[in-house]
Amino acid sequence: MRFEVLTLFPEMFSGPLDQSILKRAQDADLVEIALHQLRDWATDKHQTVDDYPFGGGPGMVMKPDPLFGAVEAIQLLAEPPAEVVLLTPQGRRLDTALVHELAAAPRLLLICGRYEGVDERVREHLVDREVSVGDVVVSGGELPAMLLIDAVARRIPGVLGADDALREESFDEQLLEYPQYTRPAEFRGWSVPEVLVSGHHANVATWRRQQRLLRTRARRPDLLERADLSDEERRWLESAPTPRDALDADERRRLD
Ligand code: 9D3
Repeated sequence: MRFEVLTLFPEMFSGPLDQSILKRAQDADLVEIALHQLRDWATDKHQTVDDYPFGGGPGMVMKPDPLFGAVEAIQLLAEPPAEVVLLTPQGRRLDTALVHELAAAPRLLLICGRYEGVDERVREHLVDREVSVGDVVVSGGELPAMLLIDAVARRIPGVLGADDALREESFDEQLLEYPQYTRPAEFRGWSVPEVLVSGHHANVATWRRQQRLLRTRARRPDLLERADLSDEERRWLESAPTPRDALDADERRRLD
């Protein structure tokens, strides 16, 4: 899969994308990431890419002509035509379903916005999709684009090791993970739950499933509505109180 990134800050991408899994994927030619400096397509001698908003108001708007020129030129650099994705706070929220859809494209062109936004004609006539990474304001589309690339690349066959690829299924299952422990069995007086050191595999499996259910109800009840639970599990959950350790640290503190 080939990612084209159009940005005013291509240097932001070296580092995060050149580590670990993404580095291996690029070295193995499973993933290709091409960075493009938007300013190279500015049409005036000052290389201007932004301008004042018609009608007035705060901030600057990204001009349409550098963006159109850049996207049209980048499209000619490779085949097939890339799906053009604008990273914007107004976009569809990125989640597993959207990551799956994006991973089906052979080529994505990610436009990273800066300033207050882009000229509306870019959205209307140049962009195929608009994606947000959630209801939080960040300074531009670059970090969201890196997050998207990382999440999408993980879905490409061969990018993850076989074990990791299998374990990826668990978030799609819509339940949070069970608590995990490693050695030592006692650390500063805090012990690992007895069942995990018992060697009784069926009891371990039951405990882990119950922990996932309790945790998901306590922290992400929205996920539980869509989760695939058996009738028995639903009944068990109704009678089970939420233990304090299923809560996150912030909620535990509120109870103190
Ligand atoms: C004052 C209104 N702001 C919108 C909430 C303006 C604004 C803030 C930040 C416009 C652009 C930006 C830069 N952010 C992005 O380009 C961005 C983003 C984000 O801020 N949050 C979540 N996902 C994304 S994807 C791109």
